[in-house]
Amino acid sequence: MFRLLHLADLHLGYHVALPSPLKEEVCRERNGILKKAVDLALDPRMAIDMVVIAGDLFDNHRPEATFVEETIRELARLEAAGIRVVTVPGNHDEITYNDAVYRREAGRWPGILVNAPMPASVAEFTIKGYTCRLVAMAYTGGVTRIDGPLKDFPPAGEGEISLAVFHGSLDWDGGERSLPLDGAALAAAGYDYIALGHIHRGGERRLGKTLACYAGMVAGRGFADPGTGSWTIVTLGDGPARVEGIPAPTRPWQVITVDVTGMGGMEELEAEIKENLTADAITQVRLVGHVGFELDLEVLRVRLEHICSYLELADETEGWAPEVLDKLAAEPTIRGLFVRRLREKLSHAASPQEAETVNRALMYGLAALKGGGGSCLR
Ligand SMILES: [Mn+2]
Repeated sequence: MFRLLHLADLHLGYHVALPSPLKEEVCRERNGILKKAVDLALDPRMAIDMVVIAGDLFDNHRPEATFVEETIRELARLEAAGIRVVTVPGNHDEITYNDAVYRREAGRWPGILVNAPMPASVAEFTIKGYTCRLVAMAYTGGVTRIDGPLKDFPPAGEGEISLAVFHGSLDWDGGERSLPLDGAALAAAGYDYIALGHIHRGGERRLGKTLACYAGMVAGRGFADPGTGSWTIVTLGDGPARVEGIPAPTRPWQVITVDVTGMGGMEELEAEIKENLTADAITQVRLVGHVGFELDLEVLRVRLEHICSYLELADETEGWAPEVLDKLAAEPTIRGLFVRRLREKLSHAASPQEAETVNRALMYGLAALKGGGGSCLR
């Protein structure tokens, strides 16, 4: 058997949306992920024979010169150690442009740099006595012909291990700048393993006897794109392809959703959040549900932000709990009148959008009126 490290969507050079100096620190960490991958591949205990990069190695087609030099140096360490490297351009680091990194550096790029504009058998080589065939393509604007999902794939040969690498979307047309791949046609082609890139959350799929897998983005770049935090290692040649995930040293992007409905006050909320915070994580706390007490996000921030490396608090609550509104509506005050009027409006709302607007007005209005008269809001 032989083993490969499947990488995709590292997006080196991406600028994360965080305040300085954490931003610079996290960017440095993210850009160091390739070196960590190479160190892992060179670790004899991992027994890696090949490294495959399935697109979007860089965040754009013209990365800064220092990233390019570092990347070439890192990939050259693999080649020097006899580990085969395959690089497939993606849609972010697209090969189409004349000044694309993969055109400018093609002459000295370590290993196999794929530039075939349509699915093709691009290389044949031997690893540990196995004959391997590599099928891949690099989406090239104006040259790659796409009218619907790609269906024309060269078939796997007899007595060889066939590995396909694509940066695309399997059975899903993601619109412009997405390369749709036909799952049934890939199943019919009969490859042993398909190394995919483009879908950052990762995931595996069986296509007949073929195992197709998105490695996913290892080091995340935002709360909506938090990264997998794991390396994808594939074993081939010893029965059907097998994939294993092993933990990668990355800083987690963590989203914690806390339902405040039924909570008695700030202390209870603080304790609940505290229990879920992770020391080195970049954290977003989403507060949802109906509030029965006055939320003070500033107080929460001051009390909790030292626990993790970054804390963002998002108030996504739907307004006051009905029992609070009942109490307010009974007040013989302007505020009581305001609540009664808006509740009346709410009961006649013609659409969910209108109800949402009235609900917002109720929240903002109550915030503006707070402090007027004795009530549970004080
Ligand atoms: Mn990507």
